[in-house]
Amino acid sequence: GQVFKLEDYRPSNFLIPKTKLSFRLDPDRTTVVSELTVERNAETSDGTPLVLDGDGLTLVELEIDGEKVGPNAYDLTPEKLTVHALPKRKSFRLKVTTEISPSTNTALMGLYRSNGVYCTQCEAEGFRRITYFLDRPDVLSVYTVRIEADRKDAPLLLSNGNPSDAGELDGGRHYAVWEDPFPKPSYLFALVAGDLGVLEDRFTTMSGREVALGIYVEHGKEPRATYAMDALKRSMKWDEEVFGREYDLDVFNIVAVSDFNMGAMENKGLNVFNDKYVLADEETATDADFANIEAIIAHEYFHNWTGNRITCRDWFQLCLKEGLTVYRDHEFSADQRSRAVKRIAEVRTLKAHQFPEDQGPLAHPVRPRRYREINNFYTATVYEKGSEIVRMIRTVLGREKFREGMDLYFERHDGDAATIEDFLRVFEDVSQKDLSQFALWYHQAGTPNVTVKASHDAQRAELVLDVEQSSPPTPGESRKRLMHIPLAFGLVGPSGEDFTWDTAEGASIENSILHIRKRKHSIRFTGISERPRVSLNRGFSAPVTLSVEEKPEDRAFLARHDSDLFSRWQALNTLMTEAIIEASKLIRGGKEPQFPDDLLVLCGDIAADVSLEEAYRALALTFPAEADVAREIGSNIDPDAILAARDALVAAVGSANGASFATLYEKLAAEGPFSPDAQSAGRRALRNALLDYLSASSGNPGRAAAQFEQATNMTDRSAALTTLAVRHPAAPETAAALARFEERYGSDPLVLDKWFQIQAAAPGRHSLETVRSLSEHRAFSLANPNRIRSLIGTFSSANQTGFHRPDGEGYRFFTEMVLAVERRNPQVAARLATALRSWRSLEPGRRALAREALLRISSAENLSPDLRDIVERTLA
Ligand code: DPP
Ligand code: ZN
Repeated sequence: GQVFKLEDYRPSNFLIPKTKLSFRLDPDRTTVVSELTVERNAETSDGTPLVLDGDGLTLVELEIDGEKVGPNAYDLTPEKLTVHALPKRKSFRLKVTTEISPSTNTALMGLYRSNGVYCTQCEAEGFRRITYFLDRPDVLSVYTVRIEADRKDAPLLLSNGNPSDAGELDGGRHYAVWEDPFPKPSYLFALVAGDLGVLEDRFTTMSGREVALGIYVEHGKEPRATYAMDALKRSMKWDEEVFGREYDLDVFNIVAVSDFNMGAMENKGLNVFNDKYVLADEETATDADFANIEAIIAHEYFHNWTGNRITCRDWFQLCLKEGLTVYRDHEFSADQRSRAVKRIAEVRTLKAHQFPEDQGPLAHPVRPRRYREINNFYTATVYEKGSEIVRMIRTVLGREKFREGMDLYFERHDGDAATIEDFLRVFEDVSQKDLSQFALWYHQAGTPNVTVKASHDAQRAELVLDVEQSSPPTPGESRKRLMHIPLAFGLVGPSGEDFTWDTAEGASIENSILHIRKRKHSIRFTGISERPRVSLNRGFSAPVTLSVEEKPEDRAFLARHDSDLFSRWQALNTLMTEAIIEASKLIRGGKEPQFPDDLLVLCGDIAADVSLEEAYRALALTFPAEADVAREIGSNIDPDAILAARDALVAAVGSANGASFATLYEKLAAEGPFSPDAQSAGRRALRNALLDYLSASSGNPGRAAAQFEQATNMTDRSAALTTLAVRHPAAPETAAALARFEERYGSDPLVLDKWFQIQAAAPGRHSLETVRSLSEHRAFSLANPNRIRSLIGTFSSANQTGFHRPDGEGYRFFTEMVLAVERRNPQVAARLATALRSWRSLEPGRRALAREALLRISSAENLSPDLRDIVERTLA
């Protein structure tokens, strides 16, 4: 396939200041009439033909300035419409009529039908599946959209912007017209038509403008949109208060659809959502669902400024809108909930998804320089690491200068299709700092490693920190340049307070941030008479791996006393990880696993520490996942040994603290009516973490079965079911609970997804048989991405022992499924296939089988560019 390169960027030869679209909707034969005002781009266009993008379209008619264009005046290939004979004028009108078939569009890009609702997905390159266009983000156009449909089939007709006209037509048909005054790229176009219910509300902006809000869902599900609506209003308010950003249209609509490739889409004034991220109530959604809904509603809303008002020049700049908007939604959630808890959850996600990407064959810079298929670059690196970079800019500049820079960004680039260079320049301009070394975070792939050694000299009252940075090679980048790494730190004294120092030399230090810029720094602090424990990368100020020469008792001390809550969590988590690694070595050597008593006591003390929030204690008690441990081990991975070690540690912690955990579990039982707020959710999370320990150590399913029966909300019910499936796979209680759950929620797709997911994640070699038979369940369907992800995605990414079975059967099943999915929906298949990205770190037997599976996929006939790109890069 073609490789697109950043350095090949050229401005478009033509612009399209105005776009008028007219849709005659029909499931099998929709007609799209597009009337474009085309202008030569003065700087570049000199008699070149007009080349429009298209994909799977049937061209019906072409006119220029009212005159039919004959077939000799244009060329048509499957991907391009090239018009040769153009008027000499600077500007002309091009009218293109095409036909498309929404009902057979299974790729879910362009215009398709989901549950009888017409909807669109255009990012990144779906608009060209609707009509011929300059489908690139730097071509901004003002859209007028007329939609015509059967009134019974589609009483609701929505598009971007504000409604301007509507009326009845003959034959039971009707129409609506929408006008969006803000120039936008084609990827932000949206249309929805169907029969849906609505939850309505209003928001008054900071300048007093009234905005009509609507969330459209399946009839009868309107009450389940209440939380999303609340999150939307809080997002609108927060963006005004924290970033000074006001909403700019008269209406803001959200539509929930059930078949959607991604989480949601920020189309101007008409966000389209995967219904999983809209619908919630206590009966059907978990606390994690509520938190995700809040974050994603905010994310898409925040795109209105970071993405829509200021968009990307080209797709290499994707992180310009995504990294920044993730940063904004993280800050929003931190303000709505507990900042420390939110930060820990973010870092866990980053390490679970971005670190393996950055450390494997799919590594790429946050701003890539080349791609073959842009859909494969909606990655954890672009999103999550992209957000970490914005966070570091704030750390380096300080809160006030950061806000000044953001204000300048909005002022200077409103209406632009901008670049990362534009973004960095505003911060250089407001701070007068040189960010050229810092910019490597965008341009250089891979996770930097920082090693630290501390030596204390009591006599001289000196502490020396020897710090060294290194960055391992990544595909296509064998030599790395030195990074600017802002490390927040503290020197922790014997009662947990931070020492101050007299002088420090060897690196620049501002506000307890150590700026690492060279390969090696030897930093000498004076006036430190007692040996401190060094707390490093507080708040995870930089996305690096850290190797610190440190005794377990120092880590345990930090886990108890560090004033930075993130670092306390990190210290405990590192202790847990190391204990599992040691135990897994024993298990592989045929020995019994052993664990340090101190760690078991520490876990008990943290569970009982009422000075800590319950949500925090729950997170602290959540053991690193098997994949987290595998990542730390790095090579020659045996997933069975890791699982056995992890299970043994959970059981040991449970046994050592059995009585106090049981008492606390009872004490945390719910009182009063359900509330999804962070504090109540934290209480449930802690109680459910304890349930898992108690079940693992007792071997008795009774408590989990009782919780399953008595649960009054989905969080507690699904947690109990998970514990039953994981801790007591063979118990009759588990089979009964699974059957009850299916019976009760069989007609609710989002809840049934949880049923698939819980079973797909339950570890063990035999889980493959379960998953295989679930793939033949009447409710399993390759048409619904959520269902595919809940079964196949969960199995391959979260079930290490089932997926990586030593006989390769897990891979065999997986390749069959990936190839079946890819025939309908290449984008979803390509995403699934990334589950094999860490294959090289497996032990030799599994490694060979995983490689065979990848080769099997790559040799399949007519492989889509999406899947081919992932598989070939993974094998390279
Ligand atoms: N809708 C996706 C997101 O918001 C892609 N823009 O991240
Ligand atoms: Zn986004």
